[in-house]
Amino acid sequence: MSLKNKVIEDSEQLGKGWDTPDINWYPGHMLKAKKELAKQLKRVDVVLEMRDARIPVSSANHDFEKLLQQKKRILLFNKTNLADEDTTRKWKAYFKKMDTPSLFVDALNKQNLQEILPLSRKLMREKWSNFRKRGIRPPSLKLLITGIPNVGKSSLINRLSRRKATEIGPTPGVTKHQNWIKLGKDVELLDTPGILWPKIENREAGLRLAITGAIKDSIVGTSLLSDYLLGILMLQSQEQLLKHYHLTEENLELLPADLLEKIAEKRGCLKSGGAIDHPRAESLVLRDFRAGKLGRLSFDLPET
Ligand SMILES: Nc1nc2c(ncn2[C@@H]2O[C@H](COP(=O)(O)OP(=O)(O)OP(=O)(O)O)[C@@H](O)[C@H]2O)c(=O)[nH]1
Ligand SMILES: [Mg+2]
Repeated sequence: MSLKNKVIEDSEQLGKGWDTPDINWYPGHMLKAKKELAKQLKRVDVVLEMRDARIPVSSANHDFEKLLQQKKRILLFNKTNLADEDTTRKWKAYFKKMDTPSLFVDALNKQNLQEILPLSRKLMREKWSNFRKRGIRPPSLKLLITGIPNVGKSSLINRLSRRKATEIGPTPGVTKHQNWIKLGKDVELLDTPGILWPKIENREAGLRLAITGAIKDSIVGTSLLSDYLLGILMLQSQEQLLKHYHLTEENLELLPADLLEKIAEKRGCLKSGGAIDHPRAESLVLRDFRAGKLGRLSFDLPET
């Protein structure tokens, strides 16, 4: 087994057996959003289901499977520039084998965004050709974007419409209501609030969703999140971690909680008396990771 695979296997074990609390975040607005989504579905041609490229499986909302079964659907894996390139290549091959059309995109850097509309139109080709045969002019293309919170749905819409058509923000739960946005003269896209599912059974998936920003930090707590994250970074992103915080290789032998204290000292996350300010240091590590400063990392790995 190669070292890389060994490391990945070790990190796969990380969340197992952890004494994690139940990770559930299903506020009232999500239930409402799910009902509203169901109502709109019959009006839309294609559903763009956005997931996070770092967790292509953990970010899938199985609660929607039944709802979306009959719809034409494109899987958009966003934030590809934050995911490990080698793992993404494997995921691309995996999803290519499946029936569902998929694209790995990056809304911030506009990667692959130009392929979304042609692919959506391609899915409608047969239906629209039947319309034309009957002398009916095809209506405008109606798309709906759905997915977990904070994954970049509204950012994508702003990129496609080339304006600030809808609110975006770094925390989950920014979009609270549905919002139709016109993209040119014959395409409309419905922005929807991010939705999770009532009970996140898989704790590992829950941690991954929280680390990547889909669940509010306060639900899991920054202490557990930074502990889990540092544990993975110490195995999989050593170089970037050491470089970013000016650490030494010996520091990698510390426990994640002790490494956090080292980082806190280096970065001056201290209380007025000089004691470590743990919450500040934990938030710093999470923020740096989410901004891509600690290297590209994928949490979900395809079976090989
Ligand atoms: N690195 C990176 N960040 C992104 C990308 N797309 C969006 N973001 C960032 O992710 C955060 C969330 O973006 P939004 O567009 O508000 O996400 P959303 O899915 O609409 O979130 P909700 O409305 O809360 O469901 C923002 O800080 C964006 O700048 C991407 O492709 N790469
Ligand atoms: Mg939004």
